[in-house]
Amino acid sequence: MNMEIKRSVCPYDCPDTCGLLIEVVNKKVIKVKGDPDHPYTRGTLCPKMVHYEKTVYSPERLTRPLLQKGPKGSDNFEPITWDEAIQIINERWQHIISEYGAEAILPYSYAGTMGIVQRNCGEAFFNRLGASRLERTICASAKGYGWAAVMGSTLAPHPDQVLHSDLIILWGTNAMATNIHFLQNVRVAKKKGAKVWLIETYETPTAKVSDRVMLVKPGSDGALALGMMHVIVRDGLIDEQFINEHVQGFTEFQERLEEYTPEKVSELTGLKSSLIEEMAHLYAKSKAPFISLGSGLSRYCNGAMTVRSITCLPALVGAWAKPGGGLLANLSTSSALDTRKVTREDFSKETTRKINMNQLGDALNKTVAPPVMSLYVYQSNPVAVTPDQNMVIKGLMRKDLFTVVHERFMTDTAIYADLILPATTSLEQPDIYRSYGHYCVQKADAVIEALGEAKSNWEVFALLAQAQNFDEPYFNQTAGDMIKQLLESPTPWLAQVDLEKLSAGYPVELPLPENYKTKFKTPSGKIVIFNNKEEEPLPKYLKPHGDNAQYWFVNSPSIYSLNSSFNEQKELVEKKENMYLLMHPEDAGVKGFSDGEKVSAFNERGKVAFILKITPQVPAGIVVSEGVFWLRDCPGDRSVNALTSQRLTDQAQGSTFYDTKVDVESLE
Ligand SMILES: Nc1nc2c(c(=O)[nH]1)N[C@H]1C(S)=C(S)[C@@H](COP(=O)(O)OP(=O)(O)OC[C@H]3O[C@@H](n4cnc5c(=O)[nH]c(N)nc54)[C@H](O)[C@@H]3O)O[C@H]1N2
Ligand SMILES: Nc1nc2c(c(=O)[nH]1)N[C@H]1C(S)=C(S)[C@@H](COP(=O)(O)OP(=O)(O)OC[C@H]3O[C@@H](n4cnc5c(=O)[nH]c(N)nc54)[C@H](O)[C@@H]3O)O[C@H]1N2
Ligand code: SF4
Ligand SMILES: [Mo]
Repeated sequence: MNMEIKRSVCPYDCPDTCGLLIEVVNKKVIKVKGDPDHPYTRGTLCPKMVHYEKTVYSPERLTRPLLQKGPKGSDNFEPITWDEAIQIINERWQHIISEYGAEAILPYSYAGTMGIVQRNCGEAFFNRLGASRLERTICASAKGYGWAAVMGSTLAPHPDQVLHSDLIILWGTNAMATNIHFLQNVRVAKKKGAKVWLIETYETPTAKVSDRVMLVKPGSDGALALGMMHVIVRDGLIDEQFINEHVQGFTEFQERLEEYTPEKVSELTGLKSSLIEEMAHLYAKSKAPFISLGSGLSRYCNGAMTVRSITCLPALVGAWAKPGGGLLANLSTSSALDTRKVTREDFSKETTRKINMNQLGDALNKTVAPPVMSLYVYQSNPVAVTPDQNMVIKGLMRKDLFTVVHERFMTDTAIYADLILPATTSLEQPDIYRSYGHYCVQKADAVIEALGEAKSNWEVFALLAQAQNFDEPYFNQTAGDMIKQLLESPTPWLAQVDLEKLSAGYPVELPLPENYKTKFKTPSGKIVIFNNKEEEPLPKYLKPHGDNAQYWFVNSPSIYSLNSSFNEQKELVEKKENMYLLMHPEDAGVKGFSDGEKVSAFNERGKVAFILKITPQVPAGIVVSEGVFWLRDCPGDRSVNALTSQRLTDQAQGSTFYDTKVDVESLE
């Protein structure tokens, strides 16, 4: 028996970016474990990844290129060779380019893998082709915008900071599902005496580790922050010295805050005014309050402004200057690796149009010039994860649309493809990873050979480039060459780490400058509360959009899946039991619903069947579903995104998944 243990990295879109140890016996992965030597994730994994080998060796893996021989969306795929597949794509694209121009081709990708090279290499190819560009704002662009409007490019606090905090606010984050290693830190801090609050729309599993749970009306968190700051200023609880030294525009803000009285904010948020007063006092009087800000509250039409308002809170009480204080919203390590070497903006001969990924439905169905005639999907599952599912499916059903999907599984999107290309998993391809939840960087070699005829993103784009006769040396390299290039031209940040260790596949931590928490990287060097570059120079409350329907519809992550990934593991799908719609007993009583009954949630965009779960975890007026299911596991023929809309956030063109309302009726 030839047993080896190899290091790798979890490739999924998760802030934890865990270090992995892969046990390989006779070239086969036997076991996946956490790497105890990883400085941040220290050997533990979430329930989704403990059996990653079941994803890698799933009998459902796609292993050969497949051509659709029947009508779109039917199960009439037949295997073809890679040569044939590349030739078909090339011919169709040449034809489309000569008739409509290359902008009629649209790439669609997001975060199947977070590896810098495999994730981003498609951009070089599509830039060179002159295709339409995709505005990739499905996740947290409004959150990033709101943070940056106040803090510029200030470094985010190290997640271990929270260990020194005495008041931790988990604000709109279901960390039990989405950020388990941070939550581990929270537990440690709690043992040392810290208080933990959860500000949410319903009692998520994270409520179990929280001392207090404050449930607000969806989309109203900006008002809560402004109300807390009203009380902090009114009652003289500000840190004057910190404000004088580090804050721009406090005087103007003070005036603005006057209107956000606890009574008004109580009406907007649904929290009692006495609670808002108490929260403000406890926040301002704690020694080192730390806010962990999730993305959920930014996925509303007021999302950027909400984040901007909350980001002002630590400035008013000087939390940044205290060990353990601050706010963690966006941890960016993007400057550590020169991603431009991978994406090659310079390959674009001219600036081509941008299409917002949240509005794929419109892009495929509405009259745009040139029309989208070909869609190339990789590392994304738009039918499942993109808002307004009915419009996406309608577009994919267009007979004149040529759709290619490069995938590991027969996803809800792949089924609508004209041509499917089989993709490798992260263990079959090399890459280099950075994180958005901590400061480690790690390189990972391929651990096993590709299954069947599966190919990595890098390999497929190299073949497509060859077929197009692109002669740039870029396209003749391997992914390994590209990783080497990134490491051989280190950025100022990477230059400070042990490159030998990094090249050998060990995790290394990017060093943080001394006193980085009070080095504000804004033009004035101060925290910008009054920002005259903004249309609205001061934070204020903006209303969410909602729909003309009865219940807010919160459709948040599940512990057992990640976006639409992991639904290939039967055991994980079973853990979710059913595609539930959570509803408060009072609402269910009014409707005469009983627990376990099949219901339909609907609005002007679509109808989705759920199994009703009656629970006081959810306040009246809100219904909740957790996780994005594959259609085959749904009680009906549509999943959650048939209800969500293509509307965008107030700034940064982000998604507004939770800014959705529905009506509910029985299906029995
Ligand atoms: N297990 C698991 N892990 C994941 C993911 C997953 O799907 N499953 N997804 C990954 C991805 S892509 C991302 S971006 C991150 C996201 O992870 P986080 O940043 O932690 O954010 P979410 O969990 O998306 O935020 C959703 C939470 O916000 C709450 N929420 C919704 N509206 C509001 C509101 O108006 N106010 C408040 N206070 N709360 C609100 C929801 O109830 C939900 O619990 O997680 C990653 N990790
Ligand atoms: N209703 C609702 N919808 C949501 C959300 C929500 O909270 N509620 N969350 C949203 C968020 S935050 C995000 S980030 C998006 C995420 O959306 P996506 O990034 O599209 O995420 P996944 O659903 O995980 O789909 C990734 C696909 O990539 C494939 N894949 C993995 N690795 C590779 C690879 O190396 N190459 C190729 N070619 N394919 C690969 C996987 O098999 C998988 O099917 O979803 C959004 N959708
Ligand atoms: S999904 Fe997140 S928590 Fe789970 S193993 Fe991957 S990085 Fe770690
Ligand atoms: Mo995301």
